[in-house]
Amino acid sequence: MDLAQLTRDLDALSTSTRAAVEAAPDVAALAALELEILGKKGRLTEILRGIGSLPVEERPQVGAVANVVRRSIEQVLAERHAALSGSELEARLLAERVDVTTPGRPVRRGALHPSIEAMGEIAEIFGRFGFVVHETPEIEDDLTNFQLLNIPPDHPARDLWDTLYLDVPGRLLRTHTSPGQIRVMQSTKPPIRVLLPGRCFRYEAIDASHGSEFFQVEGLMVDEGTTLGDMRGLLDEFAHAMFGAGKKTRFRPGYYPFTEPSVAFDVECLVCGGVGCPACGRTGWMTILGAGMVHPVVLRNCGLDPERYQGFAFGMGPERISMLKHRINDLRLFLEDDLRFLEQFR
Ligand code: 2NL
Repeated sequence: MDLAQLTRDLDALSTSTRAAVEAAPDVAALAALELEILGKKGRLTEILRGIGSLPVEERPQVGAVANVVRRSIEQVLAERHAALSGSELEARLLAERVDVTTPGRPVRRGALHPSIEAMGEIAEIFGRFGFVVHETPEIEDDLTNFQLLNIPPDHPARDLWDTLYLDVPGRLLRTHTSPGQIRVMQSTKPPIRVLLPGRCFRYEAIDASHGSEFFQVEGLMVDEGTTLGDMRGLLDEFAHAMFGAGKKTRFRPGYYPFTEPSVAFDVECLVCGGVGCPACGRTGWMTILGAGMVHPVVLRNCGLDPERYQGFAFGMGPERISMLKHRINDLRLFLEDDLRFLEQFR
């Protein structure tokens, strides 16, 4: 090995490497090439091993050439690396391009069922008068659902409520929310102002217009010296808030075993304004709820002294309230879950 040969070898390596670097298709190939030429066991190292056989005075010259060759190889590697990685990034950006102006997939917005919406409105209005929403069990017992409400086992009024009994003795699905009010009176010292919205159950032959589940909202106020006049004023406020200020209202005599006296509460027909039309059966009035003064027997059943405490209670169906308010003429729409109907309540 002599100086001239070593120098030629280095030049040859430089030239061939340059060509290989230019031909490298990607960054990975470039890295492999770098290892092959400049690595510890690479070809440059291999050539430089020949230095040992040169005379001592010639060695620095080869070292100098070797350094120039190494630096120039490093430089072309770096340049090619920059070019390749640039175009690779470019290609990736292109392939993974996201069009941020594409409209998103529409999200289907839900809406409250009109029964639920009506219950919320009712609760909001009575809330202004201090009535607090109370939720009580859907599974009840005969005592609380009937007997304490002055509906004894053989009372003819029981025929009004065809009851769904559980296969647990004495347990039934509540036929109204009234047993919840019994529980409130049993556990709370007056003054009481509660509102009980909830699901109720009756055994009905299921057809297009009857389901076995429905909602009810009941209210109860008990205090010393509570009168029928207080109830009248409160229900007027409710009717005006729900159906419009200034609407005429009236009490008619009614009957419930748990109230005495009992009334039906009517508002002037929202379609004809009281003149009489098919919507109100030509009476000019629409019934919105039933109510009455809590029967003294019921108060006593709950441990309250009727000489000291009086109260009134009322009950309504949120579907009926919603029908009157939105002029809906068919109860079945509330049971069918038809989106063409439900989507109108947004
Ligand atoms: C209606 C009529 C009514 C009551 C519910 C009640 C509850 C207790 C005591 C006395 Cl604990 N009364 N509730 C009173 C009168 C009428 O509901 O037509 N509901 C749909």
